[in-house]
Amino acid sequence: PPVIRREDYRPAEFLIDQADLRFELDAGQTLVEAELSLRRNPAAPRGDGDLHLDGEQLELLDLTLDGRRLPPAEYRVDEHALVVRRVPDRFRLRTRVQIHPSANTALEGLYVSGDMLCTQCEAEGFRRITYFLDRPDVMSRYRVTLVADPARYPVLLSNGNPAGTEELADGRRLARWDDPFPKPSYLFAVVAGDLALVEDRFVTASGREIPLRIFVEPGNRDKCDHAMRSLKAAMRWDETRYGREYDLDLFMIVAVSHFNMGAMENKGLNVFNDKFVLARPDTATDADFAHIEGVVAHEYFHNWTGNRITCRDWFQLSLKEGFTVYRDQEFSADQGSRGVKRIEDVRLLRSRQFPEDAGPMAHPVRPDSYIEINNFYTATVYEKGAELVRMQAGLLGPERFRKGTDLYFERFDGQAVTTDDFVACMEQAGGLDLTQFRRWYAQAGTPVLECADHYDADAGTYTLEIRQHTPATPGQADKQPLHIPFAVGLLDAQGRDLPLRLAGESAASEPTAAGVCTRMLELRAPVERFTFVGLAARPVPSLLRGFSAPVRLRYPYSDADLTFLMAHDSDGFNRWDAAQTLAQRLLLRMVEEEALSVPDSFVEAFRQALKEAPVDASADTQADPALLAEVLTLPSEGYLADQMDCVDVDGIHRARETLAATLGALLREDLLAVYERHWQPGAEAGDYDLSPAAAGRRALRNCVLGYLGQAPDAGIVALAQRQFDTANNMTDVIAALRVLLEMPVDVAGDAGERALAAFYRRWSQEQLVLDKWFALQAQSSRPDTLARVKGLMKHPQFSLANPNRVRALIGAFASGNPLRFHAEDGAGYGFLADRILELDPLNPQIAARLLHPMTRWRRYDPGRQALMQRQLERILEVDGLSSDVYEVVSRSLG
Ligand code: DPP
Ligand code: ZN
Repeated sequence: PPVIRREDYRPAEFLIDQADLRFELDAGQTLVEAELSLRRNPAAPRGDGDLHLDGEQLELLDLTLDGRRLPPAEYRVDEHALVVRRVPDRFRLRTRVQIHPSANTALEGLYVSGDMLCTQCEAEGFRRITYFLDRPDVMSRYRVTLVADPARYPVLLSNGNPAGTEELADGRRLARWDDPFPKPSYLFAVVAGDLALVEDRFVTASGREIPLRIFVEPGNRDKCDHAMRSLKAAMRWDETRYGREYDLDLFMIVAVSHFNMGAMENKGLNVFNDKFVLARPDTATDADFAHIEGVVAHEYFHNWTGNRITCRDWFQLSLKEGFTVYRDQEFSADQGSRGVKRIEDVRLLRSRQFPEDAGPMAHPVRPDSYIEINNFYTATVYEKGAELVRMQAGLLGPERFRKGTDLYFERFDGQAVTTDDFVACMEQAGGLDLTQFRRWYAQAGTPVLECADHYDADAGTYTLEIRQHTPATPGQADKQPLHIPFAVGLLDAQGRDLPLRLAGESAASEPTAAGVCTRMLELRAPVERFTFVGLAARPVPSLLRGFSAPVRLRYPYSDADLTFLMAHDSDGFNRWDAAQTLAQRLLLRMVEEEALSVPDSFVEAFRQALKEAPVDASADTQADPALLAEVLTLPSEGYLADQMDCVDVDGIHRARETLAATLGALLREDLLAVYERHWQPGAEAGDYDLSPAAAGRRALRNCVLGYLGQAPDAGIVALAQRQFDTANNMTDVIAALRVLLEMPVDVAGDAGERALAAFYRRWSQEQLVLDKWFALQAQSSRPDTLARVKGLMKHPQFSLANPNRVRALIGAFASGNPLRFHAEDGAGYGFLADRILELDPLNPQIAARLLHPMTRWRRYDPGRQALMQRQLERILEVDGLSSDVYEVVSRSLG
């Protein structure tokens, strides 16, 4: 398959000002009639005079140009295109095509989900609906007519504003939609079905009343409250924080059960994977609720960052995704605990993006080439892209950043632009030079910062020396130094922030009323030195506060320094990070030395942290339980693996279990005390509390239960059983079930299996809950897990056609269970390769995503390397592989 390169970008030769589409909808076959107003693009050089339209899997029935039916000599159709010869400078082209939604298993274009019809057009799905210039820099006004049988499809939706319905003489229903805003084809959407409606309204800043409609499958109406609440909060937030008001007369969300991605920001008609809409306390966990809030906001925010201003080409994907992720992160931070949100975001970045940046799939935030754009909806484009926007916001400060975004919206509204255009606005509004900063968009790989320091007691000076380097990545051997914002504080012996004065400055900056004194240093050269003066004693440095840049930090902290920072740092993020580093060090030492003893000092640090747990479960004024839960959570197996040159799968698992079991046994009384203090089934049974504070208390209690479960006895089994039996919410039920399932049979008997069976009986009709039931089993550390996963593939409720179910079973096993997936005999690899080959002809996007755990094969021992390599080669040999899977496999082997 051909490689697409950024440097080959050329403006489209033709533009489509207006697109009038008429759909005769039916699951078996749908007729699409398109009338396009085309004209030559004055900004593009003249080509061969032919018009090339994208189109795939379309059956062309009819073709007319300015009312004249074209004879076969005047056009040509192949697998990917319709070419019309010698077209005029301005003309109307009418096509009629037939498509087959029920045969569409790739879930791109128009397809069937349950009993409804829906579309997914990003990135290049529109070409499976009609012949078009399917590229984001061609923005058109759409008028859409939908015709269908009202018995099957009473609700007919498309983008924009409703423009009337009719009952036709033949009994069919017709609905018209008109979208006044020009948009690229990837934002087009159609939905048809027998859908239940939940409606609310929002009054915009300028006083326009907007109906808000959420459409779901019948039976799910009682699970939309949280999504609706989140939507209204997001609409208000975008007005206050960015001055962005909603623009159409109506906003709609449709939840569908079969969806490749999380959700899609189609103009005025967002289509969602239902897992990011549907929630009730008894069916969804606190994490699910938080994800819904974030994704609803994310898609809504796209209305300005993505839709009103879109991407010139797909290499600019991070223009909309990086910025919109940054916006949804900040929104969520404002809804709950800012500190906890930052920790979660960095955890995700480190566990997903850092490994990507260090592996064969590494690519810049603005990639230079791709074979299949669907493979570039990555943690790098999304999460690292968001960090780049965050750094710019940090360099500018809140006021100038707002000026920069105002300028961006004003300058580029209605256009398709580049990441560079965005940076130019920040540069202009901020009055600073971001030339060097732009390298962040072009250069792949995670920079490493090596810090050293020197205290001169006589002079009272403290010097920090920071060296940066970025490791080579595929296709980019030499890296240039980056412009890195590096936030620093210095602590005195009591743990207080010191005033900061750099050599040459006349006065020191003083700590704020809250005792915080942070200085944003800017690194540009490969080696930078900063000397602080006026220091009576050697300070303890708190480096990279708030994770001010997406880098790996190296500084030779002693364990005592880390324990000290964990207890005192005024920066909440760095308190957590100190605890993580301490745990990570200990765990890696345990792996390397195969020594499985835990030093007292570590146990004491945890005991101390537990002692500071809030005494009264209802008092939010004390230490934040959610933050404490984060501090007490050990680094994941995946994160630890990323720290090792050669991943020791079994060693990591053993070390983590041993540490957790040791803490569970030695701190049993402290853990039980925290657990019982936060266990109030009475209070929660009546009025379930979704507030961040209540969710934080559940997080802490369930974290503590996890430790207790690692050192179980009959009392702990009973505790988990009580929680499973009496909890009124999914967060507590799942946490208890997980603990019961992981306890050894000689202590817990068949309690885990019984609970699992009870869970299935209760929830067998709730698909999203059932996904949890599949995933829990796939993630089990029990030795028979692979056999179990294979058995579950034959379960009547398993289906390869549903991406959520595939991710819940196969994805959870391959990506969420390193111990069993990487079994030494290679059985996990063979299993995954079989599934990928089975899925690829059906749904290449999902198949390519499942591959990811095998792409980092070079990081394992020679035995596992050979086994993974063999499976990858086996896949590559198959004829007719999709471009999605081909690209990931060939890059991994390359
Ligand atoms: N553009 C979509 C998003 O919001 C793609 N899934 O991320
Ligand atoms: Zn997005």
